[in-house]
Amino acid sequence: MSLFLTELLLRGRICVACTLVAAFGSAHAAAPVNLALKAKASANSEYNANLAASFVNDGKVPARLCRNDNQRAWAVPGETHRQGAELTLTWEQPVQIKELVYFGRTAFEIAECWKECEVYFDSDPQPAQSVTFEQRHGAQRITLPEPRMAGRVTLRFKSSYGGSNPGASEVMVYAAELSDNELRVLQRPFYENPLADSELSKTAYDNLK
Ligand SMILES: [Ca+2]
Repeated sequence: MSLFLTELLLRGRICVACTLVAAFGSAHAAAPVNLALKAKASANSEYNANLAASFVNDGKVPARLCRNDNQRAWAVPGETHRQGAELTLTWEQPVQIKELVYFGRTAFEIAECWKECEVYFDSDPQPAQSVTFEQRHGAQRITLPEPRMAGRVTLRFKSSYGGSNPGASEVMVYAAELSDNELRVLQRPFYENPLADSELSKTAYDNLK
């Protein structure tokens, strides 16, 4: 066999091997599991039955300014709870938690995002983490210094950006820190409800420009 032919065959094998690794590598890469979907959500305040705490972990993220997040988001009455409320997720068995992801309530006003937040586990009197969210649509990380086993996590929201009725479109919980790519998948338009592109939401969006 000529040297040239040998080299061609070798290159071919390497290419096939690379292709297989790429294909199987991506096919076998497990998507991170959102542990919040298995939790029971409760809150010390709910705007009404359509904006109850149970909609904070239903896997649905209403589109930015879509003007309809009934039964897809949690909100509190701003008149009484604009600067503070508590949201709790409880599991039947303890789970490992390293990162939570908060989606502000943004279907009507971006200012309905919570601002300062403390994270408590089980009956710990001290917060495990404190964060300040941005006033924006989409996923925002709450990363813990270390993974933590817990049967209950409470988000104590201590202030908001002053919107009418603050809340959360969704809260997700993960055993490990998400990679930037995994977080990107949670951003629009990949994760939002299909109703995102309704004429109503487009009109609301255009009005902001
Ligand atoms: Ca939701």
